[in-house]
Amino acid sequence: MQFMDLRSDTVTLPTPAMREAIANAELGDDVYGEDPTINRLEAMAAERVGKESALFVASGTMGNLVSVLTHCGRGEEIIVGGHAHIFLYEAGSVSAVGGIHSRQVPNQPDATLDLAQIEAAIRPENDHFPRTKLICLENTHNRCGGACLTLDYVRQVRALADKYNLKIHLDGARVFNAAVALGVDVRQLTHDVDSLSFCLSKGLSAPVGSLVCGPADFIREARRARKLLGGGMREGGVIAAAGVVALEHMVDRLAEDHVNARRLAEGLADTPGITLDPSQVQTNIVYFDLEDGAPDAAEFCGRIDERGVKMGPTGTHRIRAVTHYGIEADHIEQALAVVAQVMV
Ligand code: TLP
Repeated sequence: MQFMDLRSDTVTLPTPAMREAIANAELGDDVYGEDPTINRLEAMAAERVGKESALFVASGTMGNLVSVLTHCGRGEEIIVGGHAHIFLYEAGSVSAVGGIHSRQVPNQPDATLDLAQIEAAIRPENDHFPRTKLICLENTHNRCGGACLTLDYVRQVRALADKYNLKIHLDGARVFNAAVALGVDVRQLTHDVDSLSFCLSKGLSAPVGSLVCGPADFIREARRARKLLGGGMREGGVIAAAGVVALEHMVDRLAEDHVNARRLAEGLADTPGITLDPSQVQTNIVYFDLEDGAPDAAEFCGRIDERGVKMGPTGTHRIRAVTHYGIEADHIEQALAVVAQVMV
């Protein structure tokens, strides 16, 4: 039995090729714009997602905050999903740091925000109201089970944003998972947004880092916001080197994580006491519910942990499992056997 950690794809360790690239990285001071490895990573990232420019930041949280701070000023408002990572999991940073107001629109189970509800949330000009500036989307959507927003949907949000002169930011922490799952070039998913952030340290397995991508003038301002947050990383090429390897070699293999997640979901759905619809699993994230009479989520996670399998409770009866680099098909069968033991 091998120990396996399915709590998140953030637990991925760097590959041997990443460790080698880290050891040999060419370095310079990035606050002077002189780290060749960061410059290379930023150029690769921008090209990869079809934007003019990119900025290396410490984390997905910093990428989203830098982006929102660059789009909005104090007292302005973002429209964001009620299940969005920006709203739920980033320590309220857009308001705590930026003085930016957030307006939640419910996420539909497929991760979309209903267009009519977005439109109804846009503020008319009036001294009483904050000014709406930005619509935030998330693809894939973490709390909506790794669901992918489609090209067509993002295009419709673009049309709405243009009608009201608003910008769109995409939390694309896992946007490469979406591109692989939908079988499209990632540029098609990013074409209609003004800015996006994506993470190197999740399914792409790099140890640290995210990229903010967008137009050149936006990224120039975003550099300032990154500095304000203390995110100028000097010889950060030591970590960016792993990001270069991630973009070159770790994108296509995400398909394996999706196959493993689907198999895990099917096995869990066949386990008495567990509720889950495997057809909803599109990428590498699996949520499931424990039925009445089964252990609660904390107890379930404790019991499987004692047997070498980690998953994360996300509610009293709800659990998340995430597949990633280092988790193979046979791990999934072992995890299912452990789940079956604790559910008897
Ligand atoms: N999500 C983490 C936790 O914070 C929940 C995880 O384990 O999935 N956007 C999305 C959609 C994310 O899922 C995450 C991380 C982030 C942004 C933030 O990235 P980091 O952790 O690098 O700040």
